[in-house]
Amino acid sequence: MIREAVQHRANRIDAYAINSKELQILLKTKKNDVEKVELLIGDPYDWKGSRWNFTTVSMTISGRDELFDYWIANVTPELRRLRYGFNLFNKKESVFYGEKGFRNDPPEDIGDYFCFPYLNKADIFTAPEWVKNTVWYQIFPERFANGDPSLNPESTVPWGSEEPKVNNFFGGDLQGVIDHLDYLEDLGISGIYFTPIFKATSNHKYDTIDYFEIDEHFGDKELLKKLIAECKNRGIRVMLDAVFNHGGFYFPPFQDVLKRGKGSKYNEWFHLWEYPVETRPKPNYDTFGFEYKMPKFNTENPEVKNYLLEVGRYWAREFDIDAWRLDVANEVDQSFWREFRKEVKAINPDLYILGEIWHDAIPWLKGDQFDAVMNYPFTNNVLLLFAKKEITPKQFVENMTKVQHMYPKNINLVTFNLVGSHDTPRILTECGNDKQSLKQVFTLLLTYYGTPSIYYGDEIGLTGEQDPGCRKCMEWEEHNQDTDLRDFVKTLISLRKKEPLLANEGSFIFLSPELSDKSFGYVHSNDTESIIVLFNTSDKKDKVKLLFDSTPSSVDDLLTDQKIKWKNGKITLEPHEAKLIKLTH
Ligand code: ARE
Repeated sequence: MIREAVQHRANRIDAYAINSKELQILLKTKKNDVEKVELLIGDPYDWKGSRWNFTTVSMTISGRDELFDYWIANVTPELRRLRYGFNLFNKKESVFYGEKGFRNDPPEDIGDYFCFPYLNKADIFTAPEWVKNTVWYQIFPERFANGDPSLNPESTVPWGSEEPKVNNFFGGDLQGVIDHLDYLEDLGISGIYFTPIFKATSNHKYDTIDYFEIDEHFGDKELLKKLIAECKNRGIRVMLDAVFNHGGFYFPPFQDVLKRGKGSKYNEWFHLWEYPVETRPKPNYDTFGFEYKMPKFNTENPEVKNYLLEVGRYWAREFDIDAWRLDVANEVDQSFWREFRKEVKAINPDLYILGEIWHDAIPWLKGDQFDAVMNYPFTNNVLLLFAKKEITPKQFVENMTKVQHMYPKNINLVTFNLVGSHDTPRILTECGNDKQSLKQVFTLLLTYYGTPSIYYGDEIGLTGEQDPGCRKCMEWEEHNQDTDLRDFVKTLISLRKKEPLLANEGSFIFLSPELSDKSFGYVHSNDTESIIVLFNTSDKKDKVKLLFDSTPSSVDDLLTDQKIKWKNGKITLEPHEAKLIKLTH
């Protein structure tokens, strides 16, 4: 047994509460090295003489990636406290593994066992339930629709008349969104994520000038109230974009620093290195990236913290928004985010806090900061398989299994899955304009655990390279839209709404990575039903065999809405076909 590969820490990631009674315990071992794992559990105080009283629970494999097997078990300790350890078995040996390492047999000393001291409700990671049933639509307001030309910036060019550039304007605004809510409602989305809408000079508005004003070219507060009310009438949630890592160059306190230097009362609002404060040849202060026009906030400064916390409270309190997306969230200090969560959740306990973090975000997901992060690891693996075709279906399953086990299950159920955003090339462009691959990508996005997000225009086949190319004007002429693709996406959204198993109900597991060299799949299941989602990513027909203990009482192809015959688990997949098969047990 490869003991070096046996990994577990009682650190709220490998052992965590999934509700007020139940703990999930996770153990990693080298792939195919361990055949059986028993979890030894008992109450930390339940002694008979010198012997600690424990029972055993079998652990099951929740997935395997390139290197590891992931073992899980759910336990409900009667008094919500637990000491536990692992008995590992393979053909050659059995060994106990606990907090002090390996032993030949389960030790007498309770100090050798891991400890989950007490399941306090306040420590349970809780994200808003409604997120699990939300399908998001991301809107870059300057490029969605021009509903009020009287608001156009001076340099506005006609809609879609030229390629998007770093600094051109087409006049998109909030009225344009209101005018197209029927389109969004018909598509079936139930949440809109707006990139920034506050007063700023750029077309992307990440260079904020005034956090308490709507940009004049987008509309005003009354119009936002109307938009939010119209969305609520349609059951559509609204998420705004909070840019708290940095301000814009023309943010008045920064202009004051440039003007007054040492005499400014705002010097502690930023990370200034020396005086005079200069932008050329390079800024002598901290910025976002190398952008001298985006001075980084000193969020440890009480004045800055109070100012930005009020921004967070204000739009939640006065406009009843449903969610905040937090820009460059990983570069703001975590003490600020802990206070942010307390403040905004005090106003709306159901407000969804979504951090923009592209890497492993577990430090922000322990329940005291964010509810979720944008799941770019999901995006990257989708691109590697369906667009770049650099990995096999087996490697895809292994990579996605690794991502799945980076976070506890209750975090996964609200993770923000996306296949494109305003910061990435368009998914159709990444897929080489191959609509079949794109349809498989949308099938994955809309049948996977978590909360899916569609970037505006991807559903009608917009293309575009890296920013600014991915920010083309939305195409409203139906003859220029791929309506077949749009209707396919609409069907998938409708299925996700109709089938709770597709929207985070029940259990999720990948079919074995060994299923096929052309196809992969996963299964959502509960006691009475299973939905199997299969993808043949090759140019050739593929036959796979699904292993199910019993013959289902009925089998439905959810995409064709036809009943199909269960041929002892044998399924044929056409080239580049995705199948959704519902088994009723
Ligand atoms: C654009 C161009 C730049 C150019 C600049 C000139 O992209 O190449 O130098 O214009 O003005 C906003 C605008 C961008 C603009 C940028 C800077 O939307 O159009 O740049 O401001 O002016 C990393 C960060 C992540 C960040 C991305 C952009 O981790 O937080 O970089 N995303 C947010 C927003 C952006 C926004 C900003 C931040 C700034 O979503 O839209 O940009 O407020 C890897 C790394 C990631 C990295 C990612 C993308 O995957 O892991 O960390 O994200 O690549 O580069």
